[in-house]
Amino acid sequence: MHKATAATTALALPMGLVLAAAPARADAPAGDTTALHTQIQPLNEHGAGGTSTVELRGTRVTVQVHATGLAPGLPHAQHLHIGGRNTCPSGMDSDENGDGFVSTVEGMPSYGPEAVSLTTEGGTGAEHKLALEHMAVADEDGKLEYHRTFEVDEDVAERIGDGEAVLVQRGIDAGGDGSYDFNGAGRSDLDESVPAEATHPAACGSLTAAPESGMDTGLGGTAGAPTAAMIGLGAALVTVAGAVAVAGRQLLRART
Ligand SMILES: [Cu+2]
Repeated sequence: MHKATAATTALALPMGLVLAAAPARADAPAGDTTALHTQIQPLNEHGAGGTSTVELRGTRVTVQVHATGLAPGLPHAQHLHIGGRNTCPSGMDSDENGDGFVSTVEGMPSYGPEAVSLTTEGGTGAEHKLALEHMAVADEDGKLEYHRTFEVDEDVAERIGDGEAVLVQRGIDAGGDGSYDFNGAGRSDLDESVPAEATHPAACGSLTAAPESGMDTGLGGTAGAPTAAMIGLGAALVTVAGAVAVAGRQLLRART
């Protein structure tokens, strides 16, 4: 109920109020740093794309996103999803109900549920996933920049470090009228009070370990090594992803 209210309110807010500068913090403690990156690919044929990097130091993460081609002037909910096959849906194969869109729920077997909400201020937990009033807004050219450092749970940090996180950017303007409404794609399968345009994924990128640059650990040439382990892990998680998808649908049914 809280989420639905927040999201609906956000849709009515003037966009100027939504823009908020993410605080930059440079006081990172010493210690091991894991760097991950991804090339963001479009979903739902809306031409969005870009790059994202995640820097992990203990439980402190710094997330940067540079994207273009997003619906201009609109907030885009961004999340790190964890617990699927650590991949992005491949094209329209995931469009289970054949409505011409891969919905957030339809993509979950690939990328899993939301683990981190990339808000510009306030909480970053999964419970803030629909807080559109705290999400980054694409400029008039459809360009979106995001940069924030925050803390995550130990389990989440570990799984990000293991290459399990997938960045998903939501929000498409299917109707092409410059707003999220029910005309373009109907109701969201996450929350019926929200237009599907606001929650359908626009782009996606699977965050994997970046090649070491300028820091020779003496273990050179191991950059490709995690791949085999990750494939095994991915296979093991297929069953989990199925269970998550079923649980998600039951949750949605219970809400209506
Ligand atoms: Cu998401």
